[in-house]
Amino acid sequence: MIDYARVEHLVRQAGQMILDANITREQIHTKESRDNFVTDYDIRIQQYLVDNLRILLPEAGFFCEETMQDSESRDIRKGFCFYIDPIDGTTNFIYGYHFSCVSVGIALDGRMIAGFVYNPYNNEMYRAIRGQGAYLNDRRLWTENRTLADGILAFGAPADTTKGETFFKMLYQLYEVTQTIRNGGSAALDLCRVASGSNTAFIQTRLSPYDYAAASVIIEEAGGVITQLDGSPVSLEENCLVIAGAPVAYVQTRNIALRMLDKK
Ligand code: 2AM
Ligand code: CA
Repeated sequence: MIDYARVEHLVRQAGQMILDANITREQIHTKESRDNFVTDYDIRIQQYLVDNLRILLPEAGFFCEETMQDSESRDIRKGFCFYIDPIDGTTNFIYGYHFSCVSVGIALDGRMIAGFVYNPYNNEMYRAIRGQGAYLNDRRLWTENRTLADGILAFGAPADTTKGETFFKMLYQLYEVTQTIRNGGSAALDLCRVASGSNTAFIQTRLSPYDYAAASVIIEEAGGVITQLDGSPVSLEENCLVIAGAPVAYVQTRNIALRMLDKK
């Protein structure tokens, strides 16, 4: 039995580290693309989570955003695995947008069983344990089954600018049929806002498992849907395109994405 209260406490502590951060230029480093940053805080917070979660569940594997010094090559499809994004929305963090979160998901034998996504700036803790419902702080979440015309569609822009034209042509089609669009800059929080109903749907063409693992179980426990473009479950092993939504809005979004992106 996992001590979920302890996991939640650690995620809150990690969130406090985001609030306490005092970021300087020297602490910001770019990764492979112009919009992909890592700061010393990402690394520090991830290390804090790994060290403490390892004490809690020594047999668990880890799938983390930042490279781990002592990373192990373990089959993540077997046993417990933590999916950790220490700061999702790093660009927001750097520019003071106050829309970033700590995301920790737990999988067992290749299936997500729990997720915690915490935005420390407004003290919003999204959490779900498989079979026990999804919550935003103390409020039980249930995704109202709205259409795209009845709400906000959130998206994440491709990091690779060469993919931008195709993506934004697709987005234009979505924009025409939805009330309005938003790019939050934190996939995990935009996905949790699908669970809470603030977003009716979400799409991003290339995300990594640590971006969406925790949020995926929160969405499903709230009655929403999250898949890849072909309708299969989101991958817990490699990058994939992610579509999520209230059931009807999800189908509408996927149909437009299939029409505009699937060149097969
Ligand atoms: P990050 O802030 O942890 O880097 C922004 O559109 C969203 O996409 C954020 O959740 C961001 O996570 C994620 N993101 C940005 N670049 C990415 C990349 N190259 N691979 C996977 N996810 C990325
Ligand atoms: Ca991320």
